[in-house]
Amino acid sequence: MTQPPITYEHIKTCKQSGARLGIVHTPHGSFETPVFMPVGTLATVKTMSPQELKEIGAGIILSNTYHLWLRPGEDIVKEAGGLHKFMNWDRPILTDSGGFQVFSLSDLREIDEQGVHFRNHLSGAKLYLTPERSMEIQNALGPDIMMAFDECPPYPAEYDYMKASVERTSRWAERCLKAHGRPNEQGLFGIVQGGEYSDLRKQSAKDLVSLDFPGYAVGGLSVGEPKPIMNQVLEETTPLLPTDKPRYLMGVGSPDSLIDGAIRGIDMFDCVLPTRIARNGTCMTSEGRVVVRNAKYARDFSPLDPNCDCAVCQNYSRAYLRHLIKCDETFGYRLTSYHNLYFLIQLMDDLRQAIREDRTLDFREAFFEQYGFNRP
Ligand code: PRF
Ligand code: ZN
Repeated sequence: MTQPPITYEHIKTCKQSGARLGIVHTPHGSFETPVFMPVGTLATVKTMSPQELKEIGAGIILSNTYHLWLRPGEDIVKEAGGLHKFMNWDRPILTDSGGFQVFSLSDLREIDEQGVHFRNHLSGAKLYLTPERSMEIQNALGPDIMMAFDECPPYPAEYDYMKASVERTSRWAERCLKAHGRPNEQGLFGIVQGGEYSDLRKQSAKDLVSLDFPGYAVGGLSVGEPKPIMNQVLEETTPLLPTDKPRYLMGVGSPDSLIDGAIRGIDMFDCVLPTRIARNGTCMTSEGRVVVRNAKYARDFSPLDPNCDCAVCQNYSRAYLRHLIKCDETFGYRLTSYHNLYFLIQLMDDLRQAIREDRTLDFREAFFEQYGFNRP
């Protein structure tokens, strides 16, 4: 028996919460969990070179099936030798399946049992995405981890719609497994859906766990529901997932949600938030958000975050960052993106240390206090 492409090594669970310390092993090396994955939708984490991503300690990045299918086309990426070679990133890569992006980006989508019809958000051309096609594209792109093709219904969705959707997502998951052409080289994760309905989450988790994926995602969260609902869904869902496989909370990346997800047993996270807000001059710091483009920083020659060790905070001032961003200078966006990603990766590093030392709830309280979540 050869080693499966994706394995999870559990190191320990915190004595204060459900937070898990682990290592995920992939064909392109291993990463420690809990982990934050920077998003590189178009085979680039916007403004960041692979060298810089390594410098800040990124262990794995995410990319998107939908976008790379439309441009440049998965055939070109395959011809380049796969996504790792194409973008010159030799650490692990995960790709999302395209389902979520079809729903959030394209017009005129129409879903049926076979798949989703929609219009290309760039050219307006009619396209069709199915579980089989998503697997074919992800097999060609060659990430270490592929995601099943699912439906992520909007929030709120009616119970009956959600039930039919969850059942279809389970059938699609089975089709994904059958269509996966490189099971010895790439791991395929299943995605649990079900919105805020406990019984549907339970059904979805049960269906997917019976299919025996090497990892599981919790999808359909951070789609507009209140935070307590997300926490409650996680509390009900992670205990239904196998303890010897990684759990991934899709599209979640605010500092508070990373901590709240991890203490409920989530191992992997991704989000465009740090890079997206960076490009309008908003930074995550140990003292909360700093909108560095604000006039009040015009003469502030102190670092962005006095508690941050990143290259930006060591070398540049708030006044300089504000100036660059006000002038729409590319270098400004590079600096704020670099700092924001460093901040979240460092936060996960600190969180892993807190798990090692069985103090994740104390860590949460101290972080929330300093970040300003507990202030009136
Ligand atoms: N499904 C997929 N990708 C996703 C989501 C999902 O539910 C989410 C939900 N936050 C983000 N990205 N396939
Ligand atoms: Zn910094």
